[in-house]
Amino acid sequence: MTRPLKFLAFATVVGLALATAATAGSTRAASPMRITVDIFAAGNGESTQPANIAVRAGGTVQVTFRNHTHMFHTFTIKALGLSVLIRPAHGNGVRTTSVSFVAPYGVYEWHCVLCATATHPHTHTMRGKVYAILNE
Ligand SMILES: [Cu+2]
Repeated sequence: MTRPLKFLAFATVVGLALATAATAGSTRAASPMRITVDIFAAGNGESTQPANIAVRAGGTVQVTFRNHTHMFHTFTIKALGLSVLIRPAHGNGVRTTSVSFVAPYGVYEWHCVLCATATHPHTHTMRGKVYAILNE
């Protein structure tokens, strides 16, 4: 291969790599990270599975709650000013509630502000941690 042809081939490969990287970057920013959390009745309280989640730091995260209980709950992260009402299921069904948020790098406590209040007779409060530690 002559020298100009070698350079052209090299430039083409670099150009393709840059175009691929740019596409991957824009795709990542456009699509939120999706996580599903189930809420079940468990004894005299509720069980959240999973209670602790690891999410993308600085990117949009969508958490979908599948509430299998007949109680209202909230997903509240005081440090982020975030509080979302999770509606109760009907009959033997399940009701889903989705929330999207962006958490800067860090570890955040979440809890339900309704559990363990007069609204709920239960003594156990739904709570967990959000680890905003992932790069992708
Ligand atoms: Cu609750």
